Amino acid sequence: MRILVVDDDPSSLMLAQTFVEELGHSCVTATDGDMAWRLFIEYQPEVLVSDRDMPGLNGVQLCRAIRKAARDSYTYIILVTSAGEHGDQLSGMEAGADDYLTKPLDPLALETRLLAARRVTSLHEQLAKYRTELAVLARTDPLTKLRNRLTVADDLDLLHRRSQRYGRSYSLALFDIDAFKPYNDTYGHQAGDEALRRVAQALDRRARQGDTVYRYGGEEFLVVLPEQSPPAALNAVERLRAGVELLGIPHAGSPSGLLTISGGVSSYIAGRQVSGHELLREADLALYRAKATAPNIVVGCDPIGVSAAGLSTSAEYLAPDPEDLSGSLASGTLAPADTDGGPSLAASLAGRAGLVRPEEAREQVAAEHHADEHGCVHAAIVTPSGGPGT
Ligand code: GH3
Ligand code: MG
Ligand code: MG
Repeated sequence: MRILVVDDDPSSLMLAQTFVEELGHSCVTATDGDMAWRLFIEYQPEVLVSDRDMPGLNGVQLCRAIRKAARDSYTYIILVTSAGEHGDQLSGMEAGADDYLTKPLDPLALETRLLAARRVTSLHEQLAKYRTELAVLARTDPLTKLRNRLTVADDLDLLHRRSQRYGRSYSLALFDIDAFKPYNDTYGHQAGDEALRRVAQALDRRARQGDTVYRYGGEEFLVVLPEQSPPAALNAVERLRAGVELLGIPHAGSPSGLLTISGGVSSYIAGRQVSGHELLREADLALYRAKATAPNIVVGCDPIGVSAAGLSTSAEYLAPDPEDLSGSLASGTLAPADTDGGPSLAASLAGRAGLVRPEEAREQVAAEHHADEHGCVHAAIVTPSGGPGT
């Protein structure tokens, strides 16, 4: 054990040190209470053998200070008093000492106390280990082994403040498995669980180091992408979407015949007056847009457009217009990019979802869009060009 011995009387100190080292422990010594406190902080001993009366902090004050510090590890405290000072022993125990010895120090008595100390400190070590394990378990989703949403608020708050302070960007992506209820209905709940595990694993494996994937709800996942500007985030999120499609999990009830996910992306950029919580809501709204458009796509909010138009508070902007949904959406794929001056694919994507009403020219879509090798658009940033209700 690491043992700190403190005594202002040099011969008592030397004697205690000799006993401690002869018993095979490592020993650090202090000659007054203040020095002992400094060494306690630095050395984190498992046991403190402290004289009661000494300059600076006395033994009782030292006990109190150590117990108040309430560290993760436990220090077993043995207070050394002069023989017959029963009151001193009592006040020491009240201040947090675990045991006491009387001077002159008897090696056998010390050895006995150190055996008890070993037992108590190893019990505390085990408790601390269980506590850490429990804390990890509480944050972990048992099915997917991803982090659950318990720490999202705290993690996001920290990232948001850091990004604000250093003028950095970050992005959030919310994913939802498409037609998962029919998947469960067709293949059974156990297959549904297995699919959830595989989707979680694919997201986690394909996310960059430094990105964090959470199981946000039943079939919803949140990905936090620090340092990601809106276009980079859209690219990354689009890759995550494609990664799940590439798993090739058959889904008879899906237009593509595969299990797919849809995503909504929001971004913080320097200077935006928005909270982490509001960004989460924007990602949710973007996901809602994606869902209302077609399965297997990603929609991002343009953060500049958002702040200019007050998107996050505009109920009208958010409400999808079912009349704008064309029948082709049901097929799950969208037409290839129009290269000869027609409306951009992203615009038509959003137009079908009721995001763009070209005749009213309220909003436009097209800041970014991504098409796969078949020319099918899977991701777009939505840019509102006018304010709500204009
Ligand atoms: P949409 O395409 O609009 O997202 O429709 P959906 O069917 O995916 O969404 P809905 O919200 O109607 O259904 C979600 C389903 O996810 C219903 C629920 O049983 C299933 N689910 C949620 N958590 C779990 C889970 O832990 N295991 C399994 N097997 N299914 C789950
Ligand atoms: Mg003394
Ligand atoms: Mg779903």
